[in-house]
Amino acid sequence: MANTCVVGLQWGDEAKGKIVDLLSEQHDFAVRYNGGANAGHTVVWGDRVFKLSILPTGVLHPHLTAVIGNGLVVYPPRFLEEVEQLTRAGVDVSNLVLSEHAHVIFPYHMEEEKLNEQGGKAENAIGTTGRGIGPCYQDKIGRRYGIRVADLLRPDHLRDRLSSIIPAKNRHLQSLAANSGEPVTPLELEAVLATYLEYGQRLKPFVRDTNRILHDAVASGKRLLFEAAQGSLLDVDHGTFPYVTSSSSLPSGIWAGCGVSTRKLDRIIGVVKAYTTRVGRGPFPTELDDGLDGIGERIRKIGREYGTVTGRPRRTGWFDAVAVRYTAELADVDEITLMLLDVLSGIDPLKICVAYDYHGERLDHFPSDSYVLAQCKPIYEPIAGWSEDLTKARTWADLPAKAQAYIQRLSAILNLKVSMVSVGPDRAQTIHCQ
Ligand code: 2SA
Ligand code: MG
Repeated sequence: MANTCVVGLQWGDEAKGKIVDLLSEQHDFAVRYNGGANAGHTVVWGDRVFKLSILPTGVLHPHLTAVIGNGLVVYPPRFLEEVEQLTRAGVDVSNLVLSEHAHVIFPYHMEEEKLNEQGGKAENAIGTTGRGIGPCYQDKIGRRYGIRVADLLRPDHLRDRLSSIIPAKNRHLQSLAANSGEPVTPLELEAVLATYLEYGQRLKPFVRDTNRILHDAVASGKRLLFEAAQGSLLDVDHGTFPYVTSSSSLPSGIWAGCGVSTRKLDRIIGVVKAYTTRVGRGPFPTELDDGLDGIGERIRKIGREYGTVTGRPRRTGWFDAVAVRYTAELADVDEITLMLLDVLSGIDPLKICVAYDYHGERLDHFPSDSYVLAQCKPIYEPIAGWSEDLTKARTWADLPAKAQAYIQRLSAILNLKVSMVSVGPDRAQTIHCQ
């Protein structure tokens, strides 16, 4: 199999990083096409743990060219920090390239998000990661204020652009601040300009025409691995709008987000957890909001369900097959990998959501409209749980019969093959299914 996409089919944090890491041997390029430093990808190699936000997970493998595509929004200090962290850890980053057309996050983006969200307390808060993602994409789509990486390498041009942008942003922030009653310090053109010109110089060694690089790679038969960030239910078009991120996290984002045609994909792997989590606001029908002694809290503790970027506790719940059927179809996946199965040990019975009850009407299809979804009640199919610890299982035969039955049932409901099962964060804790 040549070109592969690894995509999350829930609300993010499906442990895509582990699958990408496992597949790295079979590829030559690792490509990110959406999002920014709102992503949190964790890779565990024995006692070494790497947490990446903006860089592709594949950057850990020197044989891969790691690409940050034009579809990303990049906060330069965060990019440089991650590069430095890896360099300190002895990871060679000379294989990393950054698209000249990726958009740049400025302090006013983060300030705007802060004022809008008020720590997630604003009435219309989305529960964002606070990384300036939404406001930066807004400027890209609006076209008036967006600044791309290449602009940081052109001092006169950048001065020109910022001369009109900074006063406009200051006025905008003042008006938001007046509404929220919070003070804001106006940004100064010269200071922002100097800082970002310096970032430009530090980014320069990585900046490339990544479209060209990827087209040449495809033409010469190189194998590309696309790493989606966030999950399909957070996709700006097909997710649970407005409780979504501002990019296309589905594989459909690849074409726009790095210039490679999705016709070039050979394999699309949908990654799911054995249960569901969500961080941030928005409807979540199978949520287990059952208190500190409840199953929801147990899953959170055992699964270490806290945001990689923000440390926020993730909301937890049963596996929602209605939602995954929807995203699996949109993502056009060939197979799924089932992650964090070990976390469910000791919970009996387990439940799988197979349909929704919407005011007495049975829905078998996922209503991505948040207003409708918020009024859906899950219809569950109970299934026997198991008590054995799974973390030492390495083959299908090592799994207890009830764990095998759970996997088989999910596979049947979704009508998809489960190609891998993960029973722990380490590479070795992976079962390849026939
Ligand atoms: P944003 O910041 O504008 O993208 O937030 C919009 C919504 O998207 C959600 N979102 C995420 N959900 C799960 N995981 C994400 N990455 C981090 C992680 C999150 C963290 O890996 O744990 O550390 O909190 C991620 N990024 C964005 C977000 O919660 C909003 O619902
Ligand atoms: Mg994550």
